[in-house]
Amino acid sequence: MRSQVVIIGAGPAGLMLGRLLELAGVDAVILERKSADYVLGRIRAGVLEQGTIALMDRAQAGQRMHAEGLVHQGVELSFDGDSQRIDFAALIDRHVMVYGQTEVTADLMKARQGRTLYEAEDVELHDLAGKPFVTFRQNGVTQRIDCDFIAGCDGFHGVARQSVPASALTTFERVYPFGWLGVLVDQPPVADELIYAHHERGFALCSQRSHTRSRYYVQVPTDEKVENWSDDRFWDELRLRLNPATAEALKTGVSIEKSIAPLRSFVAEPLRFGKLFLAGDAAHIVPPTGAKGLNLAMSDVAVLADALIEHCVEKSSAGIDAYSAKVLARIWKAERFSWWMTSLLHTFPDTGSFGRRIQRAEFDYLSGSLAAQQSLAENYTGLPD
Ligand code: FAS
Ligand code: PHB
Repeated sequence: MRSQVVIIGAGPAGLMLGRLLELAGVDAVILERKSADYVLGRIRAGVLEQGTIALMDRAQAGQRMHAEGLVHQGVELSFDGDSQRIDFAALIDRHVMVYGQTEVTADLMKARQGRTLYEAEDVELHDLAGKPFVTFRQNGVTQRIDCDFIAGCDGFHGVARQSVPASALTTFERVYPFGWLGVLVDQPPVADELIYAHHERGFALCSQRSHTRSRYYVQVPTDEKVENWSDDRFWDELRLRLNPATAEALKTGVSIEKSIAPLRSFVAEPLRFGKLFLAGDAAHIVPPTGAKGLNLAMSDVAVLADALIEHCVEKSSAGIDAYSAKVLARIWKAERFSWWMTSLLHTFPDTGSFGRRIQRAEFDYLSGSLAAQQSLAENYTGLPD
């Protein structure tokens, strides 16, 4: 088998890259180790930046998103019971859209015309500096695909980044001393917009998927086990962390999904090794506090798609040569914002009394400064590429 590009991973990054390439006439095969149903079963991100909305339209996969997605003009930050709305529309005339990653993935799967090989096991990358090829096993048969380029869109635990010699990569990491326990419930959201809440007991987030389905999170210790959390325990803890009026308005129910995600910041540099390019969670991880993970993956592959199309169609290497430096500049700004939101809103074991006063002062400054609110708004709705 031969293809111009082999994409490892059929998550949102791999599917979006494959779609953009095929629309430009560039042949790309996607290798995914799980089944399509398994990929769709993951409950992850929920907020799309305007850049991601535009990319779904460019991929001709945005119809259901516009029909079912919820446009949000702002978010609320709550700090020990005090609240501050960040009005994106009034501050910078921008917005976000609430539309689950599961739906984005399903829409991209439906739009895809090219070959996506699911349950492709034991993927291996070969001759990255020369004439690259990929081997894998499907239905017990080992196969080989020769290609011009490989895109590693296989997430944090994927094979692509691990195929780069350690001496050729520099990694930067911060692991946070807590995780997020998330619950999905078929109840109307407690508020029209998202609520990010700081409380001395820990962070909480009130999010949503539609007018009838809500997503909630509470900060938990890293060693917490989801089986220790009954629905009642979760709802009681969430109420304790919200201001009284919001707690009172909360509509609870039986969870349809409950899981704990660890929080880390991670970046690998550079994001190109010979004919291999890394994009999405294969290249970086952000704590979900800034709603950047999915959106950063999408902005990576928008740049990578243009670079690969330029090379395959116009025979120019300018884009692929500039890829790593270009996306890393934006990645680090998203890392900074995600770290800042996480530092402001979570309780840390070593914060201490001085650190808690600094967090409070940060919130008070934000509440009193339009400039600070504009800064948060432009980062949250998505910095320019
Ligand atoms: P993905 O991890 O989504 O996709 C990688 C794909 O590659 C997977 O389908 C995997 O099966 C496949 N793969 C892996 N190894 C392979 C191999 N060796 N061979 C073939 N295929 C292989 N972001 C937010 O913005 N908000 C959130 O609330 C949020 N919550 C999250 C919760 C969890 C538990 C996790 C893990 C992430 C969360 N994220 C969140 C971040 C998440 O949305 C990612 O940013 C997004 O999935 C990135 O997409 P991809 O880069 O495509 O990686
Ligand atoms: C979600 O709805 O899953 C979500 C929303 C915003 C975040 C993180 C997660 O910052």
